[in-house]
Amino acid sequence: MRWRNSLIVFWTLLPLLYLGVAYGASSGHRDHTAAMRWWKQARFGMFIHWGIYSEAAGFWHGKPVPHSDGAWIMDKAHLTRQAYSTLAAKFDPIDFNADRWVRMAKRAGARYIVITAKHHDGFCMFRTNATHFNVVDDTPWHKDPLAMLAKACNKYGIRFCTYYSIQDWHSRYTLPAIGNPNQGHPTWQPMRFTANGGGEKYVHYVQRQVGELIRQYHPSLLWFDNNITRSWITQQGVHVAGWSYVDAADVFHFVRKLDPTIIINNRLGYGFGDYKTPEEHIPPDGLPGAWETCMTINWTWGYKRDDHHWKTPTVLITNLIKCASGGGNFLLNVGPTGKGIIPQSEVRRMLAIGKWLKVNGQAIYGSHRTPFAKALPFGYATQKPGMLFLEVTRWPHHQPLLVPIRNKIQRAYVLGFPQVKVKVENEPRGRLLYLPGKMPEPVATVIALKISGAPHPLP
Ligand code: FHN
Repeated sequence: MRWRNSLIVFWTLLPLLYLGVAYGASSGHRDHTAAMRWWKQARFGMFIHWGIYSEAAGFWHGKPVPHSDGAWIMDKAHLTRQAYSTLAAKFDPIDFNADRWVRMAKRAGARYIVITAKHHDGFCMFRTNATHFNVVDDTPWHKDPLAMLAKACNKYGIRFCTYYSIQDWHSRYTLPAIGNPNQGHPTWQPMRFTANGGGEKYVHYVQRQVGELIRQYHPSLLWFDNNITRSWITQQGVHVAGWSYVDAADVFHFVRKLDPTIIINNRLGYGFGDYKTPEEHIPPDGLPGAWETCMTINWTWGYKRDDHHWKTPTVLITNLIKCASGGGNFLLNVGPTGKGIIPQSEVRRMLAIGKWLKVNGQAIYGSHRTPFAKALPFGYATQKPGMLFLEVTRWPHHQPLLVPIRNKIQRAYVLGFPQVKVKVENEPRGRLLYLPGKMPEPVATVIALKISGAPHPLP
């Protein structure tokens, strides 16, 4: 009789249990969907790659290290952990000023910053109890830049976000791809886990540090990177797995449980994460769902003193427009020097973007992807309810600009140039805009069209 009563209780409670789990997941998702809203409206962020590699500036023992990324010097110069760690004792960024960095980001029109808390070298640019290899304990500076940047972001109304590399070339639970961590000339990428549960211990290390980042700095977004590892067979024939689905799941769910509003990118791998992260290129037709292109201003992520391959302000502003027109975000990188200075060549470019956004930001912030399936001959488009914005990069000289839509245009005007008159004519192929001969904003002039109803593109 007792077993019969237990069965009744079980079948009664089971649906309640199911509803509870479903609610828990959905509430996490519901909170989370709300969290994505700020990010989708932000459209433009500033990436910051800053670590002890910035002190090396792409050189080792006075010679340039042949690789495009200053942050990779430990791998590309084949340095042992001891050799690389000597940079920590030299890292003393006496010119660092968090307010100055964040004010510049604000003037550039960035709505969030993503700072490298730990890059592949394993050096932690934040206060951590998980390793002594960190900026507070292991440098003569003894300060916590993430705490200062988080405070400055809060002061200036910019979202604070942190980058965290899964690859870690310093952890006691990892090994170089080839060679020994402390002898010879190791090649680090793709790192290996140590045998006897190194991977599991490393995941616990990651969770401990990610927990510190969340509790100490309350980032709005965690930008994981580079989960490239390799499995291997030890001399004793033991198989050591690389970064696995379970490892990614453990970290993803750990973060979600700590704070379901934190946005997570897709670089834990295995389909985990909230948005895609194309790098150094902009998908011509955007991507389905949420996405963000990250890009360097020159060729390097971490500072290299001999990298002068600067993208022009026109290219950078056009890249931002392309991202927004594809429904994505643009995360543009700066690489400060070891002393804490963002190079003037990068500041000038960031501020040029900010100057353009000051006039044309309403076409970018909070906008949605273009309504047009085909590329436009004159440039790009973004939209908001009742508004269509044309970001014109190729000004039509001596002929009207054809907008292939069926909608009635209630008003047509040029952002930032109220004196410029735009005459509209209807014709079967769409709407003709008669514009002045001279392009008002040489990089990209935005024509705002107040339309009735949702955009109705013509084939
Ligand atoms: O190897 C890193 C690189 O240094 C940089 O951090 C970029 C940023 O997206 N991610 C990796 C390359 O994909």
